[in-house]
Amino acid sequence: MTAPTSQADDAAPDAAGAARVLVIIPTYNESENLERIVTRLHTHNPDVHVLVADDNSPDGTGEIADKLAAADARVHVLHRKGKEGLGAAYLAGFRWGLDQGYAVIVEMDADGSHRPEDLPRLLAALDEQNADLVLGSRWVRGGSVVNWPKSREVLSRGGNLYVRLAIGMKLRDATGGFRAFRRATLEGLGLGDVESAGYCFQVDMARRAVRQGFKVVEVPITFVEREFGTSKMSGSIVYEALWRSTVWGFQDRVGKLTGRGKG
Ligand SMILES: Nc1nc2c(ncn2[C@@H]2O[C@H](COP(=O)(O)OP(=O)(O)O)[C@@H](O)[C@H]2O)c(=O)[nH]1
Ligand SMILES: [Mg+2]
Repeated sequence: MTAPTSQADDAAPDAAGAARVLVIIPTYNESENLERIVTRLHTHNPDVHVLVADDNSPDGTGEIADKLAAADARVHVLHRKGKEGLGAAYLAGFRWGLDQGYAVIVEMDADGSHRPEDLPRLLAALDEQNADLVLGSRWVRGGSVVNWPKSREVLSRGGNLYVRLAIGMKLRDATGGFRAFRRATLEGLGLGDVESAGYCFQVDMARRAVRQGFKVVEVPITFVEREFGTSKMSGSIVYEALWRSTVWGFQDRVGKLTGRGKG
């Protein structure tokens, strides 16, 4: 994993202040979406802070983030030097959020697919179900997808089925990216040796949490396909997810056979 090369430009000590919850929004070319999603997030969750983790988007998303941060003390920006993938952006964001003292750190996409209106239910599940990690889940009862092309639905369902079979994890939606972590959970995951760069980062985090014995709870969400901008999903992202899941599956099985697996 590469170290973050940039600092949050307003990284005063304890940006958290009285705020408990930090929502990290990773961005790459989300200029049409960023202001919309931050406004909507704060309409429904006025007390949360936001960290935009931008990979030096050529479309000016980083400047929009700076403008939002200048106007609202709840908004912070992490400028990264270039496109290094979702996983790397989140790892840098997690580190920043932990350093600043937030109690809960949330992952959420910039494109409106993760509805800020659903966040209170995710946060409530942390307390009510005594969870260490809450996953917004499209594939549990009550979850759904709206306007997703059939090809993406097949990829997501197929990917999750493969993850269940290869890794033996019981989760229905291990690839989703709308999640709430307690800080103790993030501290216990061993983030220092995470290598997943693309979307399989999400599987990696879920697998680590389950293996460490953390309580992982799935809460149904409605996932709405973006209206603006384009998806960053690519063949190489799918390929990385496939090969890493396969390797993890083998490692876990060999670990079990030799008694070295954690379960
Ligand atoms: N910082 C950063 N954000 C990314 C990267 N790839 C994707 N994202 C963000 O991750 C979120 C999900 O990406 P998206 O393209 O919507 O994926 P999809 O929903 O699976 O089609 C969005 O907020 C993207 O801007 C990346 O390499 N770096
Ligand atoms: Mg999306």
